[in-house]
Amino acid sequence: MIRLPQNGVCQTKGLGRCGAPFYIIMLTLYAVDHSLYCSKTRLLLRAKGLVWQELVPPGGAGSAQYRALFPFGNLPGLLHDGFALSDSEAIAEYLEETFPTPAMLPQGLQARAKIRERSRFHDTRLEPALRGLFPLVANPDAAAVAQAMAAVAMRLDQLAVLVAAPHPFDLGDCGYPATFLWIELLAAVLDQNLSWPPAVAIYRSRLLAHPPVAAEMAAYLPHCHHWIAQKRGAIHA
Ligand SMILES: N[C@@H](CCC(=O)N[C@@H](CS)C(=O)NCC(=O)O)C(=O)O
Repeated sequence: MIRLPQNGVCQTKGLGRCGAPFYIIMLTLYAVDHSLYCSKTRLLLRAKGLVWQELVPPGGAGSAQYRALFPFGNLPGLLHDGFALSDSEAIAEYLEETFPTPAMLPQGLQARAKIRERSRFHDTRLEPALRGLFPLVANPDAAAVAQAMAAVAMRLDQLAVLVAAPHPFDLGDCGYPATFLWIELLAAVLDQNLSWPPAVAIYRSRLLAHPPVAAEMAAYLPHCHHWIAQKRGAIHA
């Protein structure tokens, strides 16, 4: 699958023999459709207006073939002109430095540090709490569901402090849209009444108003539904 630029910016562009524009695709994203961290990286590529091709890992994420490129076998994996990099945070920082426009980190040292703090809060606090809910979709044990939902709610309360003040879309935002979507979908599937802290609800609406976020969420939602239906036995893989 090849994604063309949203805003006309691409890495390399030229004119073919008939004057038609052509793009040289230098970025390959190894991803699977339902992966939350792949959505995070895809959102950054969209926000930067980059062109990329997207491939599923050859033989699956853990395969020897994929591990020859990405030794840990994890997703997403980025290939840029033969340079292979995994981990969504490492990829984000690399893309920011390689393609600095539009800038997704501000100038000030402390302002940048706060954005990284928000980004890592997603990867090391909120998402791991959400991760506790995924296995419960197929086996919804009531006590385990309540405990996992309480862990998510506790992290959302903490996040409210980090997102209380409005800010322009930045590097630290990219993980949140997909995670919020999963929290909403899994709370519904598991019959949980989750009350979102007001600051987080406002933050989420601000994110969704940003066109790259809206585009990524529209493309991502059907894959989430498909994953849930599979786990619930409604679809046989
Ligand atoms: N902290 C990592 C987490 C990535 C992650 O958990 N990826 C999952 C897919 S969403 C994965 O690769 N799972 C298979 C594995 O770890 O072997 C990142 O930011 O990239």
